[in-house]
Amino acid sequence: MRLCTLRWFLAASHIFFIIALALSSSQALGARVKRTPHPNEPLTYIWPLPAQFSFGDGTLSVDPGLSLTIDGNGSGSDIVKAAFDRYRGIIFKRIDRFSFLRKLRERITVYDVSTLRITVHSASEQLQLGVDESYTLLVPKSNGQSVAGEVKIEANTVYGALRGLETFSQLCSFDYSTKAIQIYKAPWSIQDKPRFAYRGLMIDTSRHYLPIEVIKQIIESMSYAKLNVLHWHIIDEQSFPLETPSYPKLWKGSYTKWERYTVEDAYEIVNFAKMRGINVMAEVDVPGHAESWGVGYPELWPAPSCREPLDVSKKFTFDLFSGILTDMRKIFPFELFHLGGDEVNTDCWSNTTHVKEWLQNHNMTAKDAYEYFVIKAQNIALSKNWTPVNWEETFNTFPSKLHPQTVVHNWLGPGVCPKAVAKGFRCIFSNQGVWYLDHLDVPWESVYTAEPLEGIRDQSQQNLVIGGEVCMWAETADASDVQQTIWPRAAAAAERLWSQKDSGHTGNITLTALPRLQHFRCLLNRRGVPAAPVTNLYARTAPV
Ligand code: CP6
Repeated sequence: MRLCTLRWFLAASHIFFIIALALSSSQALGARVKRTPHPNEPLTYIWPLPAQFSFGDGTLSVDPGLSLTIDGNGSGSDIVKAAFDRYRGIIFKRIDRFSFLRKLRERITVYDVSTLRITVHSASEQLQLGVDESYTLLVPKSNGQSVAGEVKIEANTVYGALRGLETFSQLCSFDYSTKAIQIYKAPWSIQDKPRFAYRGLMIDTSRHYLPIEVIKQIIESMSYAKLNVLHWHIIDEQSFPLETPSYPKLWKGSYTKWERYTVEDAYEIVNFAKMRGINVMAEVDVPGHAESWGVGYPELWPAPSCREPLDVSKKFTFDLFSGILTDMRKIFPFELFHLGGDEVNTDCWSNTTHVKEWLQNHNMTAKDAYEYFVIKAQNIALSKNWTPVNWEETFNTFPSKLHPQTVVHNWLGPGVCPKAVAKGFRCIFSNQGVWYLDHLDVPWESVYTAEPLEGIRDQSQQNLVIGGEVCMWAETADASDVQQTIWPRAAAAAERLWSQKDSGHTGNITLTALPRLQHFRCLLNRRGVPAAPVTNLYARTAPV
């Protein structure tokens, strides 16, 4: 009986050995995975392009069992650990970890890179405007020995480490002949940091509701392009989808009870974004763009037949506004809060008897009342320790009345940031002619070549442009096509906002940027983001 078992065991182990040999037919036991040289390629397929980088001509294989070592004061960070797990999933997506044969093959293969060492100097996970996102990334030279090498990422903050992980993931590619993950052009030395602190994407959940899962996918895709602010235009005239516990009837203004966000949903989005180094800037657009508020509280309308802007004459309007900001302050920790202030048509104030009387009693024109409302809203936001952001009409109409900390959000044309920074205000660039993503006829080149500092010479004034933002207004887009509309053009803006002006992506952009953008668009597709094609072939003038 015992002999019988032993024989069986011996036979089985022989079979096992033969399978192992067969598997490794192309490579001796303990051999390195075969490396495929990369075709001589002048471009660096990293998007957005790092500030400084150098590379060699070697190829390294990366162990699918890649392990993480974190050191420095930030070594306890769950944000970095979670990010590493996500990126491991992305990098090794094409490698079937559950296949028995593959596991066996991995056992007998030695890879060039088997550890990623991340050094994070600061233990602080504070995520605010201007947080240090710099990092260095070092990929070793193939040393030809059997000792597996280490890739190093070094950053001052966990958020720098996240940016470094994204870049690392973009260096890794799947090789079809060896079925392994490889890094071409090793060794790499990358020193990177953003050009602008504020690199935003706006979504609009009032015109069309976006499910939480879609918002999360948008946030995830933003992290691939190193965008770092989600400007959430939550509510507007069409619908009020957010739960505000102080004034619970407000979300009666949602389209349906299924198309709304609970406080928990909003927390979840803010936390999901933080894990990816992305701040969420909420917007409550007043006094225009607020008709839906009156579904729950009709007294906010000047009259049932004249519903916008919000009734400036009532104390209730400002009590309610203050209440919802108190509710939202608990959810949104970012220092910036957007108060809108755009496209205010004051006709309802001038044409409604009780508001007209109120204006007369206060010796105000309708335009004065617009200023009165915006400044009052600013003071309420400031009292809750928020820095106000306003659309540019507020600056265009009463520049000297705005709080000096106000961030002016440009949209109407290219000339406003120069004027705002000359008056000492900070500015966000979103020129609608180039950075409004719902304008489908704007080609990637126009998005890419837009320059937030255009018309600003003085260095100290340039420093007041905190960055820019692409806007995905949703009158004509919903969950079915929002990603296709955002990408790939948002990526063109992302490189403008991240990459240094002179880091090799300028000049003839058809040569320096287009192939890399097409590559990044494919990367998005591989990662499950339905980004649209980069170019419009109807517009091509020259034959191929
Ligand atoms: N909604 C709000 C909008 C727009 C703005 N504010 C808008 C205006 C013109 C164009 C696109 C969008 N739909 N609240 C302007 C900031 Cl072309």
